[in-house]
Amino acid sequence: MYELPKLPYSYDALEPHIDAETMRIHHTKHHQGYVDKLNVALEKHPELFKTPIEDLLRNINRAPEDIRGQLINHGGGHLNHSFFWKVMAPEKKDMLSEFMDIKEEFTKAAMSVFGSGWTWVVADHAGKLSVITTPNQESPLMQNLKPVLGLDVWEHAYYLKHQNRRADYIEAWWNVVNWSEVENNLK
Ligand code: MN3
Repeated sequence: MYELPKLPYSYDALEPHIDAETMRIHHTKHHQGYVDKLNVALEKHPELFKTPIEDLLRNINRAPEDIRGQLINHGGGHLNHSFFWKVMAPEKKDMLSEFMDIKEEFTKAAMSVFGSGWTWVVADHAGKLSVITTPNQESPLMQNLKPVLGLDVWEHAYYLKHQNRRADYIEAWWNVVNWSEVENNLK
């Protein structure tokens, strides 16, 4: 069974950039919801609990059809959020030099997501970096791309503090990017 991972910091650790109430609801309600619904889906095919969710998403076309949509939504939701918590940190760190150019493109892409989704910096098999967006909870792994940095641009990630002002949320979020974790992801 999948479980909600602990946050690597307290709910108020990212204040004032990301507020404690948003973090608490995002983690204990939204992420927990994905975990619970992923478990419910997998109970229909319990043998799949043995396969890491990463592998199920990489080979999503081979997953049982009756739970494929749930694996994409709830498996992706669980994986994306687990990744998201780790690419943020309370301690301000210097941006990696290769991200100076990417920042503007990433911000534009995050602003362009229509409805709910994510913006990513991903690496392909050759290690080439690019910026992509995915709708809803789709994981870059479904395109055989490895996430290096990711931003949740669902309204639940910012509406309490910023209401409709997504640009303010994105700008605030750059202050809490965990560049040492991003560097690990690059390697
Ligand atoms: Mn979210």
